[in-house]
This record gives sequence, C-alpha cells and structure tokens, in this order.
Amino acid sequence: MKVITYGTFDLFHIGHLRLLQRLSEMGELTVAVSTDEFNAGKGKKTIIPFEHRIEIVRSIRYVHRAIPEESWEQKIDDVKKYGIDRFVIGEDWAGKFDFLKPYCEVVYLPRTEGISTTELKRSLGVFGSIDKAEVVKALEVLEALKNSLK
Ligand code: C2G
Repeated sequence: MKVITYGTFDLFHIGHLRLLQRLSEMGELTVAVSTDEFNAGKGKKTIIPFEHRIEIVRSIRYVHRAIPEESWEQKIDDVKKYGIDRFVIGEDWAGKFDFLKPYCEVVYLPRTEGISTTELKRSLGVFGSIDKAEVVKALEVLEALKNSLK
C-alpha cells in the first residue's frame, strides 16, 4: 500500500507526528510539504521556513519520502507518479479532495485533539506581547520587597 498526504507541518508537533505514524502503519508514506510560496497562496504565514519543515519531515522514521507541495493541481500527477493507492488527510479537509477518487482511495482522518500550530503561535504570541516596562517595574517591586525583608 502506497500512501500520500499533504501539509504545511509548521512548528512540527505531536498532532503531525500521530498522523504520520498512523499513515506509515498503512504502508509506504510519501509526504508533500507546502512551500512558503504555496502557503502564501493559502493565506498561511509559516514560522519555520520550507527548507527546515521538509528536512524535519524527511527525517521522521515513518516517512519514506518528502516532496514539495507547490500547487493545488499537483495531487493527481503525484498519485500517478508515485503509484499512490491511498490519499489521506485530516478531516478538517473532509470532502475537499474527492476529485482524487477516480485515481486512488481518499480518506479523511480525525485530527489529534488539543494541539494545533495556530494554538502554538497564539501561546508564543503571549510572550511577545509582554511589555518590557512592566517587567522592569515588577523587578523594582521585587527588589524593594527583598530589601524590606532584610
Ligand atoms: N493534523 C492533525 N492533528 C492536529 C493538527 C494537524 O491530524 N492536531 C493534521 C492535519 O489534519 C493535516 C496535517 O496534520 O492532515 C498537516 O496539518 P497542516 O500542516 O495544518 O496542513 P494544512 O496547512 O492544512 O495543509 O493540500 C493540503 C494542504 O497542504 C494541507
């Protein structure tokens, strides 16, 4: 069984790993990683550049091969080129790739709950939003408190 999936895999996390692990149990796994240019088209700004995202995915033991995803239209060609039997992607895309059904099986899988790149970016953003002056003020208060306890 030859399987393919597509994704950005930005800020690689356990939700991505669980998916690739599960797909590798089905058979030989090809992963197409969205280029930065393709993501711009999706309106997605990535934190990690494409060259790093594809190297990370390529290094995962569950992945047989990693290729660039440069367009929406390449999927049919990829399925033919790599002799793919099954296209799989998270159910957030349910129905969007049914046009592949004449060429291979199409499966939409439940996502891993509680983790997403969007959430990670939001958490990281919290640190970026702390005002420096607030930190300095808090340190001054702590210093004064420490001195008062001497
Ligand atoms: N995923 C998951 N569980 C999560 C987060 C993501 O199973 N908690 C899955 C998604 O459903 C997707 C894959 O991991 O199948 C990659 O997710 P993204 O990097 O967000 O992929 P996306 O940007 O949606 O790109 O042509 C298809 C697109 O390139 C998909």
